[in-house]
Amino acid sequence: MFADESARPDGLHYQPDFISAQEEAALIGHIRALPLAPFQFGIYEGKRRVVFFGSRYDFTHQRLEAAEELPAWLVPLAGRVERFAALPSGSIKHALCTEYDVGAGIGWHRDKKHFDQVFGLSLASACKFRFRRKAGNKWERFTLNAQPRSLYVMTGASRHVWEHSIPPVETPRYSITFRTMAQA
Ligand SMILES: O=C(O)CCC(=O)C(=O)O
Repeated sequence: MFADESARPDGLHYQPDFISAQEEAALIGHIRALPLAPFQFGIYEGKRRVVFFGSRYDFTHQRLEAAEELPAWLVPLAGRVERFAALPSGSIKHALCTEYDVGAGIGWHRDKKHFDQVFGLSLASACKFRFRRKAGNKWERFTLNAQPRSLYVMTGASRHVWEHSIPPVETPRYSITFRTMAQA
């Protein structure tokens, strides 16, 4: 699944078929029933539509704010991710559900310092999950083809040093991003 294994960012892991097709269909149904709203960053709005659980980063005030608790349908999945990553039960207190309609993507960024490990479940369609980091005056790049039902894990350099982005998708995609919290 990795284009060039030798270029893979440290700390990036990939698990195909983390969930079944039946589970995927149920999760998409749950996400579509959420009050999805365009992603807000300050005065700007992203094309992707999101709902946060547990906490949300407020770009206007540059701080983390409380959000609704994880819904009952997401809790067992968070537990499964915790067991997969050998994390203590209850480590995941934050989740983000995202809908990418055709033409929506996400620009280059690193996740906020308030979070630690990042877990991304891809639903409905594949995406090119791109990574880049500065190497002198060039960019070192890597692309993970994240298939539907797969889970990627970003820890270490892949999460703290490399930036990631998703180019506009050609087929609707959904994702669930779980994050652990950084130590205060
Ligand atoms: O949809 C995804 O898998 C990536 C989401 C992401 O990078 C983010 O919300 O910061």
